[in-house]
This record gives sequence, structure tokens and C-alpha cells, in this order.
Amino acid sequence: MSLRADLFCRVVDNYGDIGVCWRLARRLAQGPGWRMRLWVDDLRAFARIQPSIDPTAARQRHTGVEIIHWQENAPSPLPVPGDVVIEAFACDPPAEFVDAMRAQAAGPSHDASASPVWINLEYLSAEDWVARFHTLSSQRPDGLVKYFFFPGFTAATGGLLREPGLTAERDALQASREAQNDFLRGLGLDQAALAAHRQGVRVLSLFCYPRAPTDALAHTLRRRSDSTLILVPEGVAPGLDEQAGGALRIARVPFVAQPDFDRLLWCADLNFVRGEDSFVRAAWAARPLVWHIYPQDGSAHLEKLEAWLAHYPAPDTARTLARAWNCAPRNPDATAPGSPQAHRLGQALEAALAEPAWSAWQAAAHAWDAQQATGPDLADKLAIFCAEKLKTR
Ligand code: TRH
Repeated sequence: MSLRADLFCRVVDNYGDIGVCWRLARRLAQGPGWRMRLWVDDLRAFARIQPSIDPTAARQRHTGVEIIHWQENAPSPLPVPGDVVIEAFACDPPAEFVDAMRAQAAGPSHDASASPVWINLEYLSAEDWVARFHTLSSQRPDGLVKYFFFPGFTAATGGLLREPGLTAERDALQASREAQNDFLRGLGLDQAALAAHRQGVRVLSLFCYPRAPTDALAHTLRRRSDSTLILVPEGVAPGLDEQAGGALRIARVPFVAQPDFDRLLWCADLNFVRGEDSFVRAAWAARPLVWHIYPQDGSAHLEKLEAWLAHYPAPDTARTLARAWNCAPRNPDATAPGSPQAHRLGQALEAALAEPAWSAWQAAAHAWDAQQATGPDLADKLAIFCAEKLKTR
């Protein structure tokens, strides 16, 4: 049965909200074969991670997904709600649309179960409570029912998005330095950077929030006896380029569509990633990663970081590095080279890159990816869950 689904995405900031929704929309269209309609309120953010998106179009189609610019005034006529309605991150579908869902429920049978299956897709967290709340329902005063769907790292949660052909495609690229070099050339790397990659220097990708102690990272790598090439997207860590020198080369890369962003991660030996989606994609690179978690008031994010570190089977050196990367205070001087914070980060990085810790980290990243790849992914689990709910209508 080819279900029709509406997926609502409000861009709060950055690219993670649309990043997750765009992947989910394509995955549900290509996997279970759902007819997807994706509502997005910020097409400019969308166009940054999918350059072929037209930011001025009220409606467009892409990769088998219908995309609607979600604006203050609902489109007229209002599309009939699909079999499934997914709101990402409690973004509240428009009132007119919820009215239409209610009208479906109030049809001849006055049966709330005749309305679409309404899913609230939550943010990713490794905290234990997630498994207890996953798939719980909440009945609204108007009779409509919403189900909470939580991504997560264990079988008791909704899992993580992962395309079926990912492992094979990734392994093929990682097995060929030549193919990686061609890919990096396509991103505009200059001859010197390409030669460094061909010679096998350590490659790092860097995608982080402004607070990350990037100068301290560069300071440490510049002074090492072995060489590093950092690949950093345009606009991320502005000013970092001035820190190149010694054993450190820095190359800017453009923002690219998600499949190429994945490939960039596959080419790196160590990925510094952030937020939610790039973090998961770095895990699927099967290489060591350092997560810059989305900062929250009252340092609530540090608890989430610890919850994930408890699941991440990497050596302690990797854990210490992740903590040092995330502990930067707001004041950039506090992490300037020479500061205690920078010293801590430098020491943590050196320890994590030293043998045998580095090889242990590589092996752990590989094993963690392989273990996470077993079982259905988030899209498959969601499709199974919704099909079961629809059966009872
Ligand atoms: O951009 P992020 O920081 O996004 C978010 C948002 O801040 C959101 O509000 C918050 O809730 C969430 O994080 C946790 O980080 P993230 O999640 O990694 O999203 C980045 C997306 O951008 C991801 O889908 C990958 C994509 N991307 C590309 O497609 N091409 C690129 O070149 C780059 C650098 C990223």
C-alpha cells in the first residue's frame, strides 16, 4: 500500500531541522514508497543543503517528494491531509490543516481513528528515558491522537535514518584513494591539498558551532611531527584559515548536497561534527568522530553528551577529547592558545591520536557502525508503526 504522508518542518536555526526532514522524506519515498509532501517554512536554509531547491517556489518536486513552502497563509485549496502526518520536533502543523484532520475524523463515523496517524518526531537523544516515551500517545481535547516517535541508538527506540545501500557505497569510496581524490577535486581542492591527500596525510573534517575551540585545535595540529589536512565548509570557523602553517593545511569546501556531504565525511580519518544529522552521518562513516553538541541553556546538553558517551564504545581518550571540545565557555579568549582550556584540548587530542589509542578508536568506530547497521532504520520502523495503526482504522 502506497501511503500518502505530510511532513512538516519548521527551521528553528541552522540546517539540522531541514537536514533530518529532507533525509526522512526521501527515505520514506524511496524505501516504503510513500507519496511524500514536505512542508518547509524556510526554503533558503533548504537550498543551502540542496542547492537545486528554488527558494522562491510555492510548490516544487524533487527526488520524488512534493515540496510546499509553508507560509503564514495556508495554500488554497488546502491539500487533503495524507494517511500519515509527521510534525518534526513539535513544530505544530497549521491550524487549518489540523482542522482538516479533525474533519476527517468527524466524517460519517465520527471516529477519531479515521483521521491520519499523527506522529511527532522528536530530537535525537541517547538518554535512558527515551525508550520509555517512544511511541507513547497523547490524546488532545479535540479527540485527535498524537504519537511520539523518538530516534535513538537502541532497539527500544525509533532507531536512526540509514539508507539500505549506504555501507556498500561508503566502503567502495573508502577503498579507493583515487576515487576520493577525484571527489575532493570536484569540491575545488587545490593541487597542493590534493597531493597531500594522495600522500596519505591525516584528513579531518570540521563542522562545529562558533564556540568550538578551533584555534586550539589548529595550534596543536600545526606543531605535530605528522601532517594534517582540515576540510572545513565555507562559513564554518571563520578565521581558521589564518591558523594554517607548519604541519597543518586547511582547505575550504563549499556547502554541498547531503549525499556529497556524506562522501566528504567518508574521506576523512576523523570527523568533527555537530547538531543531530551530521553527527549520525559521521557515525555512518565508520571512522572516529568528535561531536559538538547543540548548546542548551543551563548546560543541559552536557548531560546529553554524557548519555551518548556512555553508549559510544570508544577508548577513554576519545571521551576526554569530546568533553574538552564541548567545554568551551562563551568567551573566545578562554580557549585561545595558551589558555588552560586550550592546553586541555591539546593534551586530549594528542592522547587520542597516539597509538594504541588511535587504532582502538578506529576499530571501535568501525564496530559501532556495523552494530548500528543491523536491524531496521528509523524510516522502516516508522513505516511499520504507522501501517499497524492504520490497520485498526
Ligand atoms: O546545522 P545544525 O547545527 O542543525 C541543528 C539545528 O541547529 C537545530 O535547530 C538543532 O535542533 C539541531 O541541530 C540539533 O547541525 P546538523 O544537525 O548536523 O545539520 C546540518 C545539516 O546540514 C545536515 O543535514 C548535513 C547538512 N549539510 C549538507 O548537506 N552539506 C554541507 O555541506 C554541510 C556542511 C552540511
